[in-house]
Amino acid sequence: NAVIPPTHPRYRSLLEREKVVEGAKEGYVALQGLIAQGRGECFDYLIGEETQSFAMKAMEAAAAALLLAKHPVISVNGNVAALTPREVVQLAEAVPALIEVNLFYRTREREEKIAEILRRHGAVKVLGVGEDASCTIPELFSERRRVSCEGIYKADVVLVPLEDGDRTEALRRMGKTVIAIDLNPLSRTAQAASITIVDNVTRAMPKLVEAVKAMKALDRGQLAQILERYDNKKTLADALRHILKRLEQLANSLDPRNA
Ligand code: PTJ
Repeated sequence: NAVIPPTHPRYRSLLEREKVVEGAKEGYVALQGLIAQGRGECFDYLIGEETQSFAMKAMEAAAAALLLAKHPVISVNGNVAALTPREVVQLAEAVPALIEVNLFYRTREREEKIAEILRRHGAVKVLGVGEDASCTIPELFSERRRVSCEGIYKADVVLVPLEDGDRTEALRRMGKTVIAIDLNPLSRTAQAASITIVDNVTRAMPKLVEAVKAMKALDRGQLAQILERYDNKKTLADALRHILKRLEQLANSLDPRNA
């Protein structure tokens, strides 16, 4: 176990990396999840490791969609269980929404370990474990096609932090509203989701919990208006422009020819 001093300039990022590594050692984070985390870190550098306004806007729309939903479900994989188990449970309580374990690299052992982590953080009911995942998402060939009939299969709104593109597209084809949290605005998930929060799950999840709590005071008409005005293509364009502008500024500040 690496000891990271809190004074380290990259303390937060290193701590998160350790959590994912620990999860892999304990056998519930997929090895591919380590690669995913590294890819996320790279995009977090590019956006500036802070929640940006395009993510806040997407979060507001996401909170509205969750509060308006008839049957909202939060999908949890290995990385999410390692990084934000407490916030998953808090969000499920605040909405309220169901929690379902749904893995790309599915094994019974990982499902059970993840469900146990969520229960340890206060989850009363966790769907998607073992025989509970007996419904199938059409046209999907990964193990992620197996879902709970009471959960994702029936859901009208699904929150999928760190998702793969194929399933996002398949869920959209089933007519569901898909909310993704993905640091990469170019990923197929980010492009295919109804609402994409381009931010680190560790920053986005607590903010989403707060947004849901604050927006509970709004009536359905106001929530519907927020959702209607939201445009995901604009969010993705804003995220890319933010990276472009930031890199331009950084390059200019480094360039001796500008001195
Ligand atoms: O636990 P499993 O079996 O369901 O597997 C989970 C992973 C993440 C391994 C699986 O879904 C996968 O392979 O995902 P991808 O296709 O690598 O996509 C992960 C996406 O999440 C990438 O676009 C990353 O940029 C992004 N990402 C990684 N870490 C974070 C992140 N986005 C937000 N916050 C992060 N901490």
